[in-house]
Amino acid sequence: MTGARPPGRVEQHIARRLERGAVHFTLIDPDKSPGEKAAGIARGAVDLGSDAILLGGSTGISRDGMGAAARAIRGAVDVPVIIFPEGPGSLTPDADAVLFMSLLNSRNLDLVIRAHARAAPAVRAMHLEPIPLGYLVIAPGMRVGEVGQVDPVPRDDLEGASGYALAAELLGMHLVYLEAGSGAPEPVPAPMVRAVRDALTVPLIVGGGIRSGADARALLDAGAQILVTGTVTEEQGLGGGFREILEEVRRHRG
Ligand code: 1GP
Repeated sequence: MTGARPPGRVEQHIARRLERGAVHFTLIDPDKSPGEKAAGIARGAVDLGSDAILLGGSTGISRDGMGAAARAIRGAVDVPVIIFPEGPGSLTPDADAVLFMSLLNSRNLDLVIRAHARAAPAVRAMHLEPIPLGYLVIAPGMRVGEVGQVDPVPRDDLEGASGYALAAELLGMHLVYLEAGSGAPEPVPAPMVRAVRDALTVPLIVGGGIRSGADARALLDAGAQILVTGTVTEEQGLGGGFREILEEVRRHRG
């Protein structure tokens, strides 16, 4: 069979970074940190070793806000700016790529595939690199669990999580993302990360509730390859927990 899409430039960047070990994405919400403020966070994060900037977060982010933040960040750092979409309205041609993600355990078919059908022509027209990704919400799920009308995977259901993750890989998705929900009191449990990692050959992203070096260490030791953090920077800036997390990420590099 021919026609499989080769990885784009952003995926190649991620693959190169994964070759040296743990990878970190900094999530910035352009509503809370617009334009130059977003650029300042991105600069500090990249200086500490973060590998890409995810733009997204709250509901109702305007295309203009996304565009302004993406342009400011791209002017400030030389890592990719990737849209973490909350819907087709958050697409902007000023970013490098978009997580083209299916919310695997949503009861709402819009979030599994229908919104994608509506957004796909815009992704193509904007020349945004789509990164096909399976997104799985683990309890408690927080706001994305509610807005996403999710049946969250229970924290002790290792088999359930592994099944979803492997199904995503077999469907051709290039990455799998385990999400405890932004601001979750605890990250995804390490035993679940271990079980999912063992089931997959594609890279595993873990996010939600990572606030300290100890959190990061437990997840990386369990096999997470890419960590995403957002809240820790919003609450504490680039010091404290964020610095510790990046130290841990750098320790897990060759
Ligand atoms: C949310 O996984 C990300 O989608 C990041 O979560 O805000 O808890 O770091 P936090």
